Amino acid sequence: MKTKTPSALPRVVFCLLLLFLAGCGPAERGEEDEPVGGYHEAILTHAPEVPPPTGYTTTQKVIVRMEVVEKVMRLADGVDYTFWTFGGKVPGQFVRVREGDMVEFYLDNHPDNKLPHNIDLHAVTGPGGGAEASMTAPGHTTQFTFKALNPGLYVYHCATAPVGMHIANGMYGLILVEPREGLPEVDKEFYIMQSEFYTKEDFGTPGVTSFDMQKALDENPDYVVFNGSVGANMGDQAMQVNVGETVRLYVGNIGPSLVSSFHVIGEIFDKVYVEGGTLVNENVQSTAIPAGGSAIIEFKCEVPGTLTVVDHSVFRAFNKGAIAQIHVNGEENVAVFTGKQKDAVYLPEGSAVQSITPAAEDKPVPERSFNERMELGKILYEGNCAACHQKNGQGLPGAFPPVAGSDYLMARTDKGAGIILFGLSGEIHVNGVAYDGIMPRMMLSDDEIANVLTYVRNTWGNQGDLVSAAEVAAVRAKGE
Ligand code: HEC
Ligand SMILES: [Cu+2]
Repeated sequence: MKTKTPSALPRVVFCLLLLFLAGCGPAERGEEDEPVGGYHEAILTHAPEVPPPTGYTTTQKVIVRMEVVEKVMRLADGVDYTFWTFGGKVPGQFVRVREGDMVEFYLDNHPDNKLPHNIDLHAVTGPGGGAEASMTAPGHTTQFTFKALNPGLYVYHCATAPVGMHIANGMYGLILVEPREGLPEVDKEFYIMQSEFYTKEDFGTPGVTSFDMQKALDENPDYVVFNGSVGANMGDQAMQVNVGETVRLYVGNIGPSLVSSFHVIGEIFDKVYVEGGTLVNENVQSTAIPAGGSAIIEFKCEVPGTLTVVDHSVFRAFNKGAIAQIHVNGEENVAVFTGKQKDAVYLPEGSAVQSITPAAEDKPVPERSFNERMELGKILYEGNCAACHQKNGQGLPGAFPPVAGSDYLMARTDKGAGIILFGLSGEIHVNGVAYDGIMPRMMLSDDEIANVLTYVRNTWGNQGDLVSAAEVAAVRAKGE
């Protein structure tokens, strides 16, 4: 009986040794399936760049090393945010491996960081996508290995509690597992990732802002962006391609909440690898990308111009930031698209811009009292002008200038008659705001123009005087 205790110890040590050896040899376990043909470090890229095709035809052991960095960066012009990042930017670095590869993954958590982080790669077959295995305290490095069993485009993200907050603060990216035979060759490849930011201050409020839990719970983001910030790939930062080139977009959507209705204005997707998998759809206008999902999109650029990448839930695009650009450079191709060939004023039967009564030149010009012109002018205004300038004379911002309180109108020596007789185009300034639209020539008689101008110049606070038909006739006689 007394010998039992001493003999147990070597057995425990032996078992631990076995466990240790087994735990250290993930690559050796991979070799049971197929030989590993090489060993190299993965090339990682920041959006919108994509690493080159893997190019190899045997299974490899691939080292991926990613550093978590917490730092303040631009979210929009004048707006900064404390992001939590994989690799120092949002989204995290793009990882590219081949089906069957053994991926040896290192996660470094920078010593200046405040929080533990980990990584859940949707390309991993295993608990938490590697989340538990990669839980890393600040100032630590962890490592685990996985075999890339399934080809496809996968998202990765931090899965440390509170998970939603780690994702919402910028911890996500894409990993592509190429099929063994590789993907067909294309001329240009780009990495685009959609995500939301829930901020204490409203969209565009200058200053440093931070995460708002209530807005996140309400799934009501202030920002919806591509590649980590408003305008990350607009203007000088737009993606560049040439006419005739084939383009492949690797698109991820991390949410955390919204489904993307991904669309490129001015292109048709020749191919979509639906949900980033193997199924290919063709001739698609918009593709749905779920939160935590992806799509691979291919098209050929036949004509020059700017393609606008949007979430077609369109207020997100034009009001919350989900917009990017692809510049297609090269020669016009009028066989495919001509550009604008004609722009003429459209005057349909019975429309507001058509004349009510064609000008009757030869009849004597009647003159009327101020009150009569005001009364008739109101009716004419509402039938001919209100469609654009609005019933209250306020116009529409960015499209139709206000006639109420218009310094431009009141300063004109022709009292505005020329505008209505001959139309108006080119840039004008009304109360300090620039407008550059086209006002069509109105087919009204001198009497009618006198009525409508008398009304406009003496309503909504405007202080003018009576406009007579004779004054309008004089402007008409002088010509444009
Ligand atoms: C189809 C839309 C449309 C209609 C209808 C229209 N306008 Fe305009 N109007 C415009 C636009 C656009 C401009 C600015 C043109 C530019 O930018 O050069 C303009 C400019 C003006 C201006 C000078 C700018 C300002 O705000 O003071 C006056 C005055 C004016 N319109 C009066 C009228 C009156 C009166 C009528 C009806 C008889 C009328 N418009 C009908 C579109 C319209
Ligand atoms: Cu994290």
